[in-house]
Amino acid sequence: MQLQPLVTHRTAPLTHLNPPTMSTICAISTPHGIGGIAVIRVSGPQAISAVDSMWKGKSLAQATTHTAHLGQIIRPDGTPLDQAVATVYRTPRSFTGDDTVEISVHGSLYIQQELLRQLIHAGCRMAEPGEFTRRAFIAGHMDLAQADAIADLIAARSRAAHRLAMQQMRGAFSRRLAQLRQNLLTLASLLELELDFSEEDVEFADRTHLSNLATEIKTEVDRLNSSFAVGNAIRTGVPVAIVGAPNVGKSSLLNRLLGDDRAIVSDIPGTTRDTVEDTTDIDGITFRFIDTAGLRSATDPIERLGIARSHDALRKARIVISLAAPAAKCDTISFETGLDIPDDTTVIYAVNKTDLLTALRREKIQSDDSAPLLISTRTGEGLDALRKQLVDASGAGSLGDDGTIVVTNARHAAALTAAAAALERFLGALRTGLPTDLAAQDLREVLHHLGTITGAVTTPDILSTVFSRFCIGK
Ligand SMILES: Nc1nc2c(ncn2[C@@H]2O[C@H](COP(=O)(O)OP(=O)(O)OP(=O)(O)O)[C@@H](O)[C@H]2O)c(=O)[nH]1
Ligand SMILES: [Mg+2]
Repeated sequence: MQLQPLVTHRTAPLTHLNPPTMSTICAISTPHGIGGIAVIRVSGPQAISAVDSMWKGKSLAQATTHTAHLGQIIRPDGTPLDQAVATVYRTPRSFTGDDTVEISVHGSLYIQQELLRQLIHAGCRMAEPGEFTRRAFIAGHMDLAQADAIADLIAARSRAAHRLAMQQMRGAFSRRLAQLRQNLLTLASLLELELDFSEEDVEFADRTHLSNLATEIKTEVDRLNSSFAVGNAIRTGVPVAIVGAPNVGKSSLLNRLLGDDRAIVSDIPGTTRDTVEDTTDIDGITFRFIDTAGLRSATDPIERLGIARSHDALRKARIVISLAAPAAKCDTISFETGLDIPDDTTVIYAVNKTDLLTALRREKIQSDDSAPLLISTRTGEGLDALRKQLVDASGAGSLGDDGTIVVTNARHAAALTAAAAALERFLGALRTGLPTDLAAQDLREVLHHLGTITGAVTTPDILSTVFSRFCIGK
């Protein structure tokens, strides 16, 4: 018995995924609204002739690739619509792989709409979200992981998110996956040999060797998968919950960190009822701070609901700031204990209202080995040190600098989880001596799941998941 062909890395364009007669698409690629200039992108076999039909200036049909031309867009009645610059990219040396013209016009909504109308009249159709990038993928200009990275790059709001998206767009993740697939194919070929001679009941492949190879691959798949927690936090903002007893200054701290009076502050304990959250960047990393209701045994049903939400926020946070403050009449300071904090969450202990501390008490706290951070939202003491601890705890400061691959995309993480489960089954099959063809089936599944990340395995569903994230015009 032969192994089913194990999915091979794609080298040829996936032209069968495009409609048989490929249309020419157009869209506004700049944000909706009025701007200095707007860019309208036209791509497909008729792109150049469609723009040429309304172009006054040097004929674009004669233009060489990667050249920009100044001219006028002429309306059907012969009057000029706008002065414009048309940049011509010829197939196959364009983003989509097809002839493409990018028209820069003045950013009036009227001009943009009129130009689109004229292009549609000339035979183009409106592009769907992500259709330009989809065509680039189909032309073999990038794989799916790189297409995902383009969407991430467009959405990047911080230096860290930008760095991870750039790393992925340049193909670092794709190369690592290609390596993993290569190792898997080595494994598969060993099994394949055995399946060829299955009638003779011989074992060519040493089980320990197979198991070691598979374990190595699984370790790497698991490492990539576990990096998603940080990768996702960087993309959406590292969640930081501020918790503590009522009145210790949690909302004051939130406001200080955000530089905005976001939450209500008062000296009445139990002021914050619901969680309040917002994001801000510190050192190029986006943090999502969550102010919570003060923890105490409350009788008020609404306050109790708020406190339940505080516990939820705790569980979802990557970093917890456990805040305490000196009691009003004595110097005792106590942190909340018995909180249900997940193991991989970093807890930063901080004492607020240090402006109220006696010198003696301050000295005593600082002499402690596990001395908490001393801060005052009133005087600003310790807030820079707190920001530094937050950056360190985020794990994002130098992430990716040493070439470590960080997974940022939920689709990739799901595929890695499925691949890890199939690898686990494969290892189990080796251990229990299941027939080679069953073990080979698990291996095929691993290759399938890893293949969906880069698009070596593609289905219309996968494509629509990836490209529906894009805006029209990209
Ligand atoms: N002296 C001093 N007072 C502070 C400081 N930070 C906050 N406060 C005061 O402490 C009181 C409580 O502050 P909040 O920020 O509302 O406290 P909270 O922890 O959010 O309280 P709850 O929402 O009730 O749980 C307010 O009167 C603040 O002005 C500080 O650093 N020094
Ligand atoms: Mg509060």
